[in-house]
Amino acid sequence: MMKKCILILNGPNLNMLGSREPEFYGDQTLGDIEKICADQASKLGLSIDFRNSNSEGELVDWIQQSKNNHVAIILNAGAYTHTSIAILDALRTTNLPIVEVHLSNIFQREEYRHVSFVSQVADGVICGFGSQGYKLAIDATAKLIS
Ligand code: CA2
Repeated sequence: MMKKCILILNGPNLNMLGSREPEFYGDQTLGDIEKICADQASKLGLSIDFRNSNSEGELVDWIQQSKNNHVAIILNAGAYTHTSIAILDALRTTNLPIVEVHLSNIFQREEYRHVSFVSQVADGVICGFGSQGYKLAIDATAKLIS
């Protein structure tokens, strides 16, 4: 039987992880985080489809397509979290569970990062735990789909 697959989406600039700003985002690369997610999902009998895009439209396309192929969405929309009504609208089109993740604690940072459009439709939000937050998000997602 095919394992249930979680779509894990990463927004703009997250491809730069590990190269700059370790005080906010840690020193792991996005590839390292993908491995953390794959290992944790596998422990729970799940699989992952891990993607990254700097393009808002591509993220919207992937969210629209998710309801046919995935059982849940884990989303770190990067800076689009704070600006994108397009991503919010796309998330509203899916009935899948949604877990929002941020590496940094966005509430300890600039005021413009305190607002999240994604949170309006997320089942829950994990922020401030660095790459560990993705592992926590997989655990939370497994609970949501069980
Ligand atoms: O804390 C998070 O995960 C964020 O979603 C990261 C976004 C930021 O705009 C959000 O407010 C919070 C930024 C990701 C940028 O990542 C970089 C990593 C290394 C070097 C430069 C940027």
